[in-house]
Amino acid sequence: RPIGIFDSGLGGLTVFKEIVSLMPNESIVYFGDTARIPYGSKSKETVTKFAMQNTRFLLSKNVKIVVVACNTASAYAYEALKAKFDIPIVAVIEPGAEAAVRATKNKKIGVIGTEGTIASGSFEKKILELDSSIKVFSKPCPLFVPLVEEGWTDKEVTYLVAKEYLEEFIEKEIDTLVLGCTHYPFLQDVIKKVLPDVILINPARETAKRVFEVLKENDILNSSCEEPTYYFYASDNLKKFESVASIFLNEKIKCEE
Ligand code: DGN
Repeated sequence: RPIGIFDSGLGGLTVFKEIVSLMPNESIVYFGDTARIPYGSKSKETVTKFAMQNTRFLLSKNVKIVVVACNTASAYAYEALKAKFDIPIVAVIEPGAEAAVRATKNKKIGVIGTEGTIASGSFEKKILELDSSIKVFSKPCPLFVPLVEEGWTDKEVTYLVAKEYLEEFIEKEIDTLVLGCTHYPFLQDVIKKVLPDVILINPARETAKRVFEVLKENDILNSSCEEPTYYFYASDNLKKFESVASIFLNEKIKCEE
């Protein structure tokens, strides 16, 4: 049975990529909710409703685990999903928070994400649960998602936006920054230019490791040598999904409605 992944759109492909590289045997069904993106500015109730529907869709494809690749959906709906469904569910917040706590030396961590993710306080709560002596500085960076969707990951304008958002973290003396949104790992180089001495945490990678652990614990890792299959579904704009996903993944993909 395949691994199911959903995101509000294309950004969750960062998680897809990490899962493929860590578990090349596993088949995957990916759903991008392109009809209803962005989640970042919507209410908790709405995002939770979408997350439930997306999970039911993946279950209809017979997945053995559901990965919530979207930070906003993880922040708002993870608990509700766990309570509702019997299947293992992995979300991006916990693994990202844990990696940040392991990485910080001076106990000052920055968190960036969508308005929804930052307003939920989920990263901060999880970090403080793990170590209450840590200082957390959070900031929404809503302009980053459209810049990435436009493919402007190395433009001057993106650097200027990053500088405007992130310069305050220099004064705060953070040594670790959580990239708490699916799209932000694409901006790592620009963010590094503004904050050269800060460790950047990519929750996508940490999430892939968590998925591996959960599959192993539940004894549902794929042990057959058959070629894995990857299915991509989107709720709208299939052509755009296919073209941007092919750039993100460096290979041509087909997407179904
Ligand atoms: N996938 C969303 C997130 O990680 O928060 C970003 C895109 C969006 O819905 N705004």
